[in-house]
Amino acid sequence: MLSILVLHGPNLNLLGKREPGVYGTTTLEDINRSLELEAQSLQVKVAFLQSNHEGELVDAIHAAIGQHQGILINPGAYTHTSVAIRDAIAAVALPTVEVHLSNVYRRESFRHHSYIAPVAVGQISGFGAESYRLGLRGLVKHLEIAKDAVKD
Ligand code: CA2
Repeated sequence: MLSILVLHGPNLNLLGKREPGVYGTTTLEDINRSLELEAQSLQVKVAFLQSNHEGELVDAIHAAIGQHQGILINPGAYTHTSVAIRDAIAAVALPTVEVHLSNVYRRESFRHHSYIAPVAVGQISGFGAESYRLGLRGLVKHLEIAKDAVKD
């Protein structure tokens, strides 16, 4: 069975607890629960990690080799700063989908650039918690198509 590593970057542990006007009232636990349900219906496994530390996210990406077939990541603010996370994703060469709760292109210009997007299969931004579910579906579809292409 395909296994997907779900990574949540810095401050996302505060979801639903702080700034509900910007990020809504849904908690990270709610998001993980909804991904768990979506994963069941897609017949894949999901594993979750939230970290406020760049190096810990890099370590988790490295450790995904041989354990997971794809990565779903909301890199949080590291989206706009982290060459290290981008290099880790490129190095492990696991298909990765980048997701954002907010539409980063409607926000400050410093959020318009992503270091992760060029090494991702795709990016979903602006649908709140639904961005994660859409991202998981897109990633699993991508992996299934890639698997079928190997068989042909
Ligand atoms: O829209 C997204 O998902 C972001 O990745 C969220 C990041 C932000 O830096 C990115 O530009 C876009 C920030 C996550 C902060 O989460 C909080 C949640 C509740 C209260 C405060 C922060």
